[in-house]
Amino acid sequence: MPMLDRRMFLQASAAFGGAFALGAGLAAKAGGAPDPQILTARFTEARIATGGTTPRLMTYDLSGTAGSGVPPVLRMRKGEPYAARLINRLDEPTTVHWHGLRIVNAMDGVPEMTQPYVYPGEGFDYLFTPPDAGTFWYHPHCNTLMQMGSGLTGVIVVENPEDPAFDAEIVLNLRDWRLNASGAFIAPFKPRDAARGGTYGTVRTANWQREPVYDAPAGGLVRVRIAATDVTRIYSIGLEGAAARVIALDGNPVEMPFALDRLDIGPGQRVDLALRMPENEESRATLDNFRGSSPWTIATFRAVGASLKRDLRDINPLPPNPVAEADLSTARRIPIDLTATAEQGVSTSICGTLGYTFWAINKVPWPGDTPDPVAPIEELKLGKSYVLEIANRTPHAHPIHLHGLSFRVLAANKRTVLPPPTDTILLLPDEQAQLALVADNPGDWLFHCHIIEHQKTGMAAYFRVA
Ligand SMILES: [Cu+2]
Repeated sequence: MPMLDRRMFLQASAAFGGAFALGAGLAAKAGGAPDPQILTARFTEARIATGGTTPRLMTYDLSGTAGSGVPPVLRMRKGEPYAARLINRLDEPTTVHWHGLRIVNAMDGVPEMTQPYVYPGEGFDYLFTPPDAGTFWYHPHCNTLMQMGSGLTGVIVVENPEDPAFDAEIVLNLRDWRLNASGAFIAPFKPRDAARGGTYGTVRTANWQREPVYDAPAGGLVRVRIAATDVTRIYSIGLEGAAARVIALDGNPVEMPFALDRLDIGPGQRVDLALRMPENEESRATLDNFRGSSPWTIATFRAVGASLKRDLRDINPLPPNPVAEADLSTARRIPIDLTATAEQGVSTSICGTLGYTFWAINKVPWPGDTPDPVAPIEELKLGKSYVLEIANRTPHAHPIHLHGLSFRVLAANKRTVLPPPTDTILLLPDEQAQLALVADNPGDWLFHCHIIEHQKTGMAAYFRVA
């Protein structure tokens, strides 16, 4: 079955052909906003597997940057306007979603819900002001399994001039690839696995490289920004050969930085580490994955030069982001059940379908990114507090992501350490959690599993804030 219904796509292209969605472009010019970065979605090729080059890799390209294939790290500043013009040089529609950024709804990148499809040859102007500093990421919200699986996942760094200074920064974009031995793409998923934990890739990479090595000053302090952008893999990360503290999770500073031992991160999640490099030149530390039966190395850090003799205690805490705390005395409670479903209906859309339905939220299976008229899970009143009482009634983990709003995990039955406010919670099998939020950003906000096969086979829904 086609990932994208060609006939539907052509009809829609004809209907909207030639339109260049201006989005915020006119407003940007009127308001003296920054010139947009030109972000071109296009095909490229790169050597990811050992056996050969991968053709038809998708990437984002900033004007002027030659491609290693890895989408550029986009740098923004907390509280300052940022503009990007997406140009679509693919052969199918796309959009950009800015994962974790609490920005205006019209810039959220969800086709049908917040913006038109961006057809090949067309563009869309994004303009927004990120309110929070930290590590975030960007990806399409159209034919998402195929487009993300083909390479459209990039990291965003929102800088804050008040952040403590480090001796170096290393950004790691972690993901897998479904490639054969000669490097060509294979089927993006197996239906049998989509109905379980998800389909894993065959090649594991950081920044599109197998076990890359990064140099950093010996005895120096490095800010390592890690984003798990794979469509399926859950990592349990740990460090060998050096000490590190976890300083932020999913963009938000942790109140009390703690030593990295083993930390689970699911698709969509981020970790910021303060890493103290080994003392001696040429000494190495490795970031490893300990989930599964045999640990493996994600990336290596090699010490260079004379020791800077720094100490992890030299680093001041990161300033907090302005996330409102829910008023629990008035918060209405909303039950949310994640389940499997026996329902068989499949909706097709310009943004593709996997052709199966396996999952549901509150008994409704919906893949998102489709024109189907589904009701929101709940209509939230602007400014009011809510507690989502979410229950994972499945034997699989689900990284559940909420667009446009951050929430605080008040309690959960499968964990003792609670994260700072977040946009994605990795719900463990049979986990139940209470998620508190203030509905302070108006619009329709998607709420879905970030194992993309789960999302696209039914585990998606949305809230309406008005
Ligand atoms: Cu899931």
